[in-house]
Amino acid sequence: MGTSITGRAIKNGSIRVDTVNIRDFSTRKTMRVDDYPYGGGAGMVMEPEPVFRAVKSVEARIGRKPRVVYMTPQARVLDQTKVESLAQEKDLVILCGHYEGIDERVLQETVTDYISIGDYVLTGGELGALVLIDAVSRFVPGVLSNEESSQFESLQDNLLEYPQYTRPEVWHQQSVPPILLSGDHLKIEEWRHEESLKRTKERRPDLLKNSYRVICVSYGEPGAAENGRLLTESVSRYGEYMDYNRRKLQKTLLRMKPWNLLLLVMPGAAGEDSAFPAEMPGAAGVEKAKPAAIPGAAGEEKTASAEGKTAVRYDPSVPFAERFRGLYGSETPAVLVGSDDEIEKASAFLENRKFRVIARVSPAVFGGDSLLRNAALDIREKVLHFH
Ligand code: 4GY
Repeated sequence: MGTSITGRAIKNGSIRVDTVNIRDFSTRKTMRVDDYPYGGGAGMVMEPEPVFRAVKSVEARIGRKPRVVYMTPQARVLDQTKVESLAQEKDLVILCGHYEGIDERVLQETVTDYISIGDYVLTGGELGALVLIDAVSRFVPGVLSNEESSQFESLQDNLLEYPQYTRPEVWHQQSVPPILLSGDHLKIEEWRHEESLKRTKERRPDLLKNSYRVICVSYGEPGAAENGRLLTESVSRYGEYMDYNRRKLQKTLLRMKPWNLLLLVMPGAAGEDSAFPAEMPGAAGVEKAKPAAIPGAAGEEKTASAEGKTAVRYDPSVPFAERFRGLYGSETPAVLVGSDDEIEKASAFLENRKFRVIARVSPAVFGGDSLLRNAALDIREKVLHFH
């Protein structure tokens, strides 16, 4: 950990790694912490008391009860969502076993998270811990430079990264895909998404069943659109975004697939604690929203921002069923953001239209960066388990 990026992170104080030797908490003068397994069998088992005391010593030092992660192959394999959620913690205790493992009783009393780094068996948990620390560190502010960090992570959408190229333009008779030299950022983003999908199909088809195309639909006061865009971007790199204050969209047929995720941002979602108050210029976000090409959406209209650049006013007199006349799901997961009232109305309607409401989110999430990030993580976690 002392070299390269993690080394720099330790030196600049972004992360700190302390180790606790369980042997220091042995109850015996031999300093041993292992004993024979009850019921017989090969190998040794780590005793509960030294492990318990070691964990308690950390709690006493930091003055609170941190999450305690046990590294074991008998757990769900670590993924990027879990990494990001652990990175929100101020302190993390990582418990590493040896021999045949640790007495079950102390695990039950102290461990909050069981994590595996892969389906193979190591001699101890330490290498797993290093992997976890390394992956988590990337999400700690100050660890990556602006250059190194990306708002969007490979794997955030359960897709593999697209191929990367640098100079020279031609190398060993192979040229860089011309689109990357075109300067057309929308086209490049589209190409990268396609490449990511292709690559995932070829190399990791298992990831695709947990990969959702996010489609955000917002309506309501000015600011709803911008809030919808913010939430969409923290959930997915390739999200689509649509402002349903627009009359034309209201008339469009939008049939969402089982692999789409509907993010519905409704009134109440752009209140006073909004990240982008209504008075802010450009708050409606119409200019910045990229055209939303909806694959599989029937009807002639293909782009959401085709109508021009002025903000569209919210007309509260349009009834729900009218506004969403053309909106249909097919076992499509949906996340609802808005006032309790609005959420109530929307869920009944959406369930009828064959959407499955998997989460209800309070508009308070637009009150700040970390609230928004945690909501996005929560949503990603829920879709992952929706299947
Ligand atoms: N795989 N992922 C792993 C591991 C070693 C006996 C319990 C893994 O995270 N840790 O193989 N750990 C075993 C060794 C005690 C941990």
